Amino acid sequence: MRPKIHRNSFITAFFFSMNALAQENMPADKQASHETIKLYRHLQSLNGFMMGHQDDLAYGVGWKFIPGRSDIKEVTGDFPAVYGWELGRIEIDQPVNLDSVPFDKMRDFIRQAYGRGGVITISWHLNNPLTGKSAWDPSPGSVASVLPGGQKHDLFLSWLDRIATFMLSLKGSHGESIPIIFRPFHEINGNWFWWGGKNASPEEIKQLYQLTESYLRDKKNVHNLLYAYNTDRFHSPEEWLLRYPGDDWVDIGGFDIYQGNTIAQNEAFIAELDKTLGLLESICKERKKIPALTEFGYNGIPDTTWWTNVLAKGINSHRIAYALAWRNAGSKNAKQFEYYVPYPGQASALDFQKFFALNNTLFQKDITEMRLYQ
Ligand code: BMA
Repeated sequence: MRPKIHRNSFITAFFFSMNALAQENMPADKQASHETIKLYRHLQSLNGFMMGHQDDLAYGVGWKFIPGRSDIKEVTGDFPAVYGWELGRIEIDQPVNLDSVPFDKMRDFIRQAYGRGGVITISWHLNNPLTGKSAWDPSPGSVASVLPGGQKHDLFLSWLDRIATFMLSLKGSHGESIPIIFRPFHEINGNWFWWGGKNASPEEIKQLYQLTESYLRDKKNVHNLLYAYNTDRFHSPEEWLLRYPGDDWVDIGGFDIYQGNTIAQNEAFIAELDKTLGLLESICKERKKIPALTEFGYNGIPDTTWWTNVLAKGINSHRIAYALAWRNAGSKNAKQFEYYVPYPGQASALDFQKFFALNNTLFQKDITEMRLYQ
């Protein structure tokens, strides 16, 4: 009898602890949908990092809204693994975002990418609720105005209602909600957005983050979001954590970093990227968060070997889930242009093919095989 009792209790204890483990390894939203939990767990154990690109399917250098096109695909033969989108101006009920992408088209692009197993992340350059000006209006008192008791609190909640409506409208082919990595109030240590840096106290910014998340999750029943908290470049764990809303509110931790416009800065950029990723990795390890390079770029990529000789060198000794290159807006006028991944014939295109072929870079086909939502 005894061995049998032992075995039974061992089996019970085993399943109990497996269950406890599964319960523990949950995103900030304890009621997250099945697919969202699966994505969250896969992001913790990727072998390599996923390459991402903002607005990849909507436009590129010299084209706009042409079905099937993607600058990344035209250079490598494959789509990125992560697709970034932007909700700025949805809050004021506009049909088109601040970068001229209609929200209806965005929803279709998101469905397409999710349909082939891609990962979606969404940022939100929301207007300043106090002044009605853009996200870049740092008028004092803006954050306080949306907190409970503030004169713009109700207005802000109505903006969150529109975010909820959009997030809940994202459905896969079986009617399931599409998981989204939501990255509100990004570059939170910078002084350029109304929610960031010195424009509010760290306590106010934390409250803003928590208010947003609890409203979407608990009041609006949005359960398809993983939450990304990120700063701009930073220099110490204390700086990154100063406005951190707490472990219960965050799934992914990251920072944004751009190289200035001279190749002479390559070595300094590699060193800074490497060092900052090291800081991020140790913060995230301690707090059981998923590290990611939430935005990066070198505008115009004039260096023919930037991808393998600079970016990869900065990332290679680190474990991050993904790296998101910013948007290929193209030429605004003869002197002003904005693009962060190559198009065919661009100076760094051949090197990007080498970057694509590296063992640790993951693009769409690599992650389709991984079935991140199952
Ligand atoms: C910035 C630039 C802008 C854009 C904004 C929101 O970094 O790319 O052109 O409007 O992001 O996407």
